[in-house]
Amino acid sequence: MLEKKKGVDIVIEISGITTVEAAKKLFEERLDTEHLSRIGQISHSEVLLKIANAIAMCQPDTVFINTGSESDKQFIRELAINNREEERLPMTGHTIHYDLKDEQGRIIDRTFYIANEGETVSSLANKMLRPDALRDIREKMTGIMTGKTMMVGFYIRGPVGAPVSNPALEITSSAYVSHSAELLYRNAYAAFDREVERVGHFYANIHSEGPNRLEDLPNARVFMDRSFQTTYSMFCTYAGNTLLMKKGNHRFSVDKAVYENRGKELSEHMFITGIDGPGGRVTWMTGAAPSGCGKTTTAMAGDHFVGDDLAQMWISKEGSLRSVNPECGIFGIIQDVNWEGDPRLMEVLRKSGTEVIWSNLLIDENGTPHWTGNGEEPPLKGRNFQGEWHQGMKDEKGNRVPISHPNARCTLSSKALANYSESSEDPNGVETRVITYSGRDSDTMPPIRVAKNSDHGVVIGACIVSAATAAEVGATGVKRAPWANAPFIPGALGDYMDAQFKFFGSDTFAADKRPIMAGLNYFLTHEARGGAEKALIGEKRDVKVWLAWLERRAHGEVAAIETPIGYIPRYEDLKNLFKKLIDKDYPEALYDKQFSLYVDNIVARIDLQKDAYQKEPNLPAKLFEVLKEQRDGLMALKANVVTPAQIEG
Ligand code: SPV
Ligand code: MN
Repeated sequence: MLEKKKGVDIVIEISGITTVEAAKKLFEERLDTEHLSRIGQISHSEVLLKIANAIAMCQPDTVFINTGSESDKQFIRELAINNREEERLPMTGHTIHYDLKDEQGRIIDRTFYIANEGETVSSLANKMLRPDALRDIREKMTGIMTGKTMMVGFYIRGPVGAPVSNPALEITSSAYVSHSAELLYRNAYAAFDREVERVGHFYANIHSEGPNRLEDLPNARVFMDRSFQTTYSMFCTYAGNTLLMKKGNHRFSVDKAVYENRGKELSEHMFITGIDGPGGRVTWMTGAAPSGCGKTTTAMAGDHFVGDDLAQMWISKEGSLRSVNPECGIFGIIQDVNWEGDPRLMEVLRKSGTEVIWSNLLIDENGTPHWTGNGEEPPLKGRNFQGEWHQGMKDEKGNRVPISHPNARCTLSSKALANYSESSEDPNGVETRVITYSGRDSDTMPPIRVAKNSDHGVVIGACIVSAATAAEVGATGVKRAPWANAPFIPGALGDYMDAQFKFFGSDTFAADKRPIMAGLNYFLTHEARGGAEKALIGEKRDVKVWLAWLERRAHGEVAAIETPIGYIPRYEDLKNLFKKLIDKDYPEALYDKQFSLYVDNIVARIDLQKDAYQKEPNLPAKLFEVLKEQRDGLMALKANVVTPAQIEG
């Protein structure tokens, strides 16, 4: 169990401001007239206390209360340039930001949940007991903003008025973090008090980059206080470690779904996108995939873009599944984004006028950004995530330095996208009919399979895998990535899994509104299907066809072949969709390659999952029942490779 408001609220313990009067007194001492009047618009006492204590702890020279107005946004943009956190590029609205070269991804080793005595924390994560975290934060954050401006932003994660939206404060001395927050989240300064009253809580995030030096990185920390829904981040700049409204607060929302609203709400690492179906209908889908497995590409392949990273879901009174995006922008991986696979994104990135913060890629002498896999001619030299770069350059270990960091990103508002959907702002969310789960699976699962029922669907999510990194090669070369959400599940995995079964199995769904749940896999290789090459069998543009088939299936308009691991498409239906949607010939031999069941591989995969999950305490028995049912069904096929035609009989 998770107990909220248990123990001391660390920032309050450090600064000792416990009354609204004392908070107001501090504001009068520290804020100029303009900003004093701005904070005067906020009346919620806990919000005021959090801000006052953060000021007292961090001791900034100046406090900037960000109302989200155009002139405030401009102030933040300019501060980022003046602080040298960003540099302007020739393309209007574009800037480049570099994180310190050893901090261009999430620093998992220095990330901790603050826990109370006896609290269970995910077996994948680090925890620190409250008194130790208090000591560490006091030591590292006291006075950390001396000489700096503290920006205080008031946001809402989700549309104002949505039942699952969560108000959040972002308090930072980094203008880059604040600038990113303005692009990625809805500024809700005017509605903040009301929204905090409505939902009964708010998240808070306190960050400072400090002196922003390589030598401070060992001291960098990311803390998440689950009891007080407050994050602390210091001596780092990468947005995944500092803009904790993103994954820090996502974790609090996972807690909320699992421990407060079990069976009624979910907080997922999923895109949200709408597909145009026959007769002018739009069918909404959400899908999970681990970082770097095509989540943004899939979201962009939809006709109506809502989000590419996070989804908050609930079941409406009418019995439909609703989804909203807590964000309103993209912090997308840029590697392999190119004209062929991501034309809509390229359109925005290569055209002047859109506000874009690039990070950790190469800028050539003309000020043009370049990255690995962009399909364009690479420059001979420039400046990149490690400093000056030239073609053929090697690092200390003798490895070639790529143009861009594999986690280099672009930050932009969703509104800039040609397929941006106005439904993104609907407080009722979008009615979601399809849920997908995918990962980098080079040799086992077919491109699509639809779960027989919600329990099987939950198990598809539980069994996501992604290719192992060089350092993590296991027996089968894959890494398990439950729901692609495991890094963000603060509590026990068994509790989260139980919440999944309860939500998708809920009897509050109307019979005709229950979503279909599907496994998606874009990463099958020729090698795994009898060919010689490691190249992928599919192309990025095929995504449109897979999504369209799921769209038809959700409305019961295409039949399917029942297999032990779910329903797979029939050849004729796919052939027609390939022709109609992307004008591509789809030979039956290719279909057989993609959709034949490679029974030995699948059984090995099931066993891998079973063995790993057996080590996890208190898992719902349903997981093992579903895996056994699938395994028995596969064994009954009595062959290693079974074509769809053979299964149909
Ligand atoms: C991811 O890695 O899944 C991201 C970026 O979306 S981060 O903010 O680092 O989580
Ligand atoms: Mn993500």
